[in-house]
Amino acid sequence: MKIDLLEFFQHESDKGYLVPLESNNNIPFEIKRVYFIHGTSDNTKRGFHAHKHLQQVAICVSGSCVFLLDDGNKKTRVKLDKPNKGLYIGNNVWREMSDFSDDCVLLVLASEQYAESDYIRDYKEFLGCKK
Ligand code: T46
Repeated sequence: MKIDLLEFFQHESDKGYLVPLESNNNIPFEIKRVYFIHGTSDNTKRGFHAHKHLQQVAICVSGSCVFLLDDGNKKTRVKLDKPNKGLYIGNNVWREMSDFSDDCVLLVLASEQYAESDYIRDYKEFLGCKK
């Protein structure tokens, strides 16, 4: 499955922590878009799609949430609960997000600008693409 757990170096001092994120360095692509999700309740479920080409890194910069990842053959669950922990998701991976804590702020770095045409929102179509 095209996923990876990334642990970012953080600069620690008596002032707190600073986590740098750089294109083609600790983020394995050029960052063309950044968005974040917040204000989710714990029974919110989001995602339910895959991307044809997009690569992303998701980071819970506050709180926690769970990703269910599915490549059509295998499924795995990843809990994001630290601001220096990132989840790389390559293309053609179905994702569902759940178990958002009240304070969850999910930051996502993306390799492309937004294009609805890159989404596969139908699970049967997603499985069909795998054949
Ligand atoms: C993903 C997961 C982790 C935009 O206009 N621009 C954007 O950059 C994005 C990401 C979304 N939108 C619009 C499209 C929808 O009208 O915002 C609305 C909500 O998007 P969506 O329902 O796709 O949100 P999620 O949380 O289900 O999925 C998002 C990303 O779309 C997706 O790429 O991998 O977060």
